[in-house]
Amino acid sequence: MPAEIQTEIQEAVESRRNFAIISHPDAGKTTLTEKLLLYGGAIHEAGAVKARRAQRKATSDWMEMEQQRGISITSTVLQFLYQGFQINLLDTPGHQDFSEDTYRTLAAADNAVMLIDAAKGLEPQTRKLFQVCQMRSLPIFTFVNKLDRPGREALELLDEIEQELGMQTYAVNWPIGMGDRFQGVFDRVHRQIHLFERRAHGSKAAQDTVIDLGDPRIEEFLDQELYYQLKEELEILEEIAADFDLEQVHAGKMTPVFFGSAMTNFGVELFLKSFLDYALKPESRKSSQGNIEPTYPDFTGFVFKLQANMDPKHRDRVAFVRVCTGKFEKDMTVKHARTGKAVRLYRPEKLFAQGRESLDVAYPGDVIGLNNPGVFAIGDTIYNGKKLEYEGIPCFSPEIFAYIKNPNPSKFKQFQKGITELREEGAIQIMYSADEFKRDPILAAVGQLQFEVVQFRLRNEYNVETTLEPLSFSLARWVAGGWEAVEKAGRVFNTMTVKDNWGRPVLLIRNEWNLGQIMADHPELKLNSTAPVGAGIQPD
Ligand SMILES: Nc1nc2c(ncn2[C@@H]2O[C@H](COP(=O)(O)OP(=O)(O)OP(=O)(O)O)[C@@H](O)[C@H]2O)c(=O)[nH]1
Ligand SMILES: [Mg+2]
Repeated sequence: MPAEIQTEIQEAVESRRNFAIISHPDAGKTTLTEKLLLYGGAIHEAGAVKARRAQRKATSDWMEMEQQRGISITSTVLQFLYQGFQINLLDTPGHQDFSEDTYRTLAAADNAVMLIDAAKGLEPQTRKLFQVCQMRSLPIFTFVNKLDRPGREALELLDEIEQELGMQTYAVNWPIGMGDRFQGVFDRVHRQIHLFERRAHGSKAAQDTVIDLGDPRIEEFLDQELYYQLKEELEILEEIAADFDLEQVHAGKMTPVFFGSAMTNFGVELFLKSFLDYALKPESRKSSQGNIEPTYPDFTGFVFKLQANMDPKHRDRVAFVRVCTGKFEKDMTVKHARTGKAVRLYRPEKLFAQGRESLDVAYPGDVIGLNNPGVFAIGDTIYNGKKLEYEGIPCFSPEIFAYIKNPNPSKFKQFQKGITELREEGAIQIMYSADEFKRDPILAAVGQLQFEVVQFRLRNEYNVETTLEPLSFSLARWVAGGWEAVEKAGRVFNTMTVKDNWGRPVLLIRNEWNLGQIMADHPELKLNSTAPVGAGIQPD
């Protein structure tokens, strides 16, 4: 490879940062995302998550149902430039019914930003997602949000993170008051106070007033009691808190903590700047050929998400690809690892929530959108040069099941198309009975909201009304050894045998008690609670 291209890739890697925002629902991920875009200059006026009519809506909640309900349903990719850095931001849904989507998105991230609502502290979904980040050894940055409202003591919140998540904390800034008395934050690195302006309006960038710690005007600006409290707390921090250690941060063992209020923009830019100082740049990844560095000369990447109908006018299907190595160029032809076929990547797009522009080149760390004419599946690797495959993305074990029916025969085609596309997208798992006479698709979901999304989208995007017929199963188990093993076992009572997305046998089982019975009656059956990956190498 020519030396210039090698240098070009190297430089691109140095200036790229990629992160996913995670948390329990409602901590403010989409709001923070919106404000980061505002500071990044990518938008000029921030929208609100739950906008009233005629008001601007949040950029990353573009789906109709998201806007109606004010929650995120699907993760969104946004790219923007800030101070010479090319940032790829991934906003994820917090609701546990959509955690599979969040999980897939984390596979494409190099860093995670964990949001905590100052009044609530750690919440169940945040804990779960934290564990996924740890499994992937992602560095975790903590943003304690909603300081404009009464919340818990900052020291107590740090203690909770340390005790419960087993991670050291390093407070990069420190809050001065909270709720009605919130006055700003102290930047411990630059030893400056950033003053909060209550009148600041959330849709425009906030004015940042900064004073040095030694400035005699402090008394004038800050409530005296809060000033003394700050001094006292800073002393405590110096005494008990660990020193900042970037290596520990990169290993996911120490989390830099920031305080702020996304809704009022406060602390957002401060956070963004420090994040860029400390975040991990694109790293090496596990593959069938061992660890592959981002500076590996050939282009490689993997599909982590599919989305149909992002542009309702064009009824398109987009594959989200994380570029891992080399240089991506428009119209290049690559190999598709699962099928061995050559695929031409025309019309690649730079992603910005629903909006997209065409793109000519991309580098490691970038997430790009490719037109997907049904070729790609989640977990697929595409590559140039020597064959390699990245780790696949396992799907979750579904817990609720229902037949979905289309009562209107004239809508047969739309129904089939909708089901196929939503299945490929992984919006839900679709299974079919092994009994050829039962043709209705079975929806298999982690949570009830996924059913609602599927029905809503079939109505909205494919113009089909559907009905559901719930099935009384609560467990899915993949049978090791495939159809042969199923046949050998003969009839298994109280179960239903179905085919998954990849045509593999799955047993639907009523409950844990039944599962115990089955295992006792059929010791030869090996049942797995997660499916082997359909594309990519099996992760450990
Ligand atoms: N007071 C206050 N409210 C906030 C702040 N940040 C966000 N909110 C509000 O909290 C609610 C939830 O915000 P979102 O940004 O949708 O939260 P989310 O984490 O994206 O939620 P999901 O995507 O559904 O998991 C909205 O009503 C926001 O206006 C803040 O700093 N202060
Ligand atoms: Mg959201």
